[in-house]
Amino acid sequence: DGSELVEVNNYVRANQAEPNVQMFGKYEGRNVIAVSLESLQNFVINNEMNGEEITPFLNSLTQDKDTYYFNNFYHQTGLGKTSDSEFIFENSLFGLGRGAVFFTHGENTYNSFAESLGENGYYTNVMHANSKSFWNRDMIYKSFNIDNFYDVESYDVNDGNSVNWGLKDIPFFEQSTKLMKDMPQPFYSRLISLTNHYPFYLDPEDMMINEFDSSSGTLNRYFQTVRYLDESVKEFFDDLKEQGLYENSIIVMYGDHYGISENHNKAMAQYLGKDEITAYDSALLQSVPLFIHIPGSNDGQVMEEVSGQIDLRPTLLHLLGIDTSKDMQLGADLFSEEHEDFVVFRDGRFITDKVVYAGEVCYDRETGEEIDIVNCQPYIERATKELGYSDQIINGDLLRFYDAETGNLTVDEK
Ligand code: GP9
Ligand code: MN
Repeated sequence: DGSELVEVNNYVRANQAEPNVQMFGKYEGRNVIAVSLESLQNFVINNEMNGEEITPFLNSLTQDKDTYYFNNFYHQTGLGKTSDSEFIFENSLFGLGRGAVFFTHGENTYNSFAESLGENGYYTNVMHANSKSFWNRDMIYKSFNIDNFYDVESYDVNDGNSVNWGLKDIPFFEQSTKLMKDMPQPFYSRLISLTNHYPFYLDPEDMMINEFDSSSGTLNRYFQTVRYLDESVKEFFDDLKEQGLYENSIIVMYGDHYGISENHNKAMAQYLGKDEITAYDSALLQSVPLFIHIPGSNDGQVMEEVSGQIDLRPTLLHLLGIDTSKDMQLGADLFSEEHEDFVVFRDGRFITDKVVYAGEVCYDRETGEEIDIVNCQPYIERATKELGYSDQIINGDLLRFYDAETGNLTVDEK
């Protein structure tokens, strides 16, 4: 009957982070261009492979005057991979511990990022050159109240411009920008890139650096497809400028989930110059880059806040001046003074500025040494609680009983 929502609601209200007054509404009315960077992990940023930069354009953004680069930001996805990252982004809730929430709960009631923007006069859409039913996107996007899904049918895809999973990222971004040019403004477009996807195949003409040399073909090729992704983002920025869409937009880009699984630990250790990859290392390797690029902001910084994908929704809504104090969300505004250095993974691991908790062991964040579990205990409880609340909301379809306009619960408070 929705009565579980009372406790969840109390927790969410009590743990809300106040917006940063300087940042709230500072970019009201701008277009939002969100880019999901397929399988991009943070370890390649500002790093080299055989003496060559892997992500020269993204590296330049880490020092750019208009870019906030978050170097302590983590994916929180589970088996739903890209779809989980989308779910977290839209709802500031976790995906599920089993299966993919996109499939299992596609018809729930949600109060998505897109819906909030829609209510504030935005034209909302997702752009992704795959068939619309993949990950059940066409269904759940209706539940998210996304106005339009530019799927593979909106793109010109042929043998010459595709590889691996489909349309290559460079033509994908180029064609997307042309479609964006005709959209009513302000718009919110979320673009999902695809070329940097396992098994990381590229046509020879798109290989801009050599392969790595290790026992893992997957890791060896990964550097090349990451390099291609970096190039595609660079050209995307140029395209946006050419079409006059750059200045009046916020461009947010983040890695959706890991690209290199633990099956490649030996090769990864070789690349990172370590003896082995421990549970501690694996947790830290779940870091994905986050860039919030705001043309003209002139306040670019490297942000060290420990954070995750669940924080994106409140952060962006606040930049646009949209109040979230009544929203049922578990993340917090990254620019808020009250944002905590704490990120929970879907499988119960977590990271703070002091500790890493993985494999039921508490590690010192700095040294990687095992420390007494009491150092992790309070966070273990909180992580369990937050994951549990998120599961309750989804499994019980509890947002049916919640009015996000007023913050009223339509359940009997006994
Ligand atoms: C498919 C793309 C990749 O459309 O989003 O999905 P993934 O395998 O990364 O979840
Ligand atoms: Mn993905």
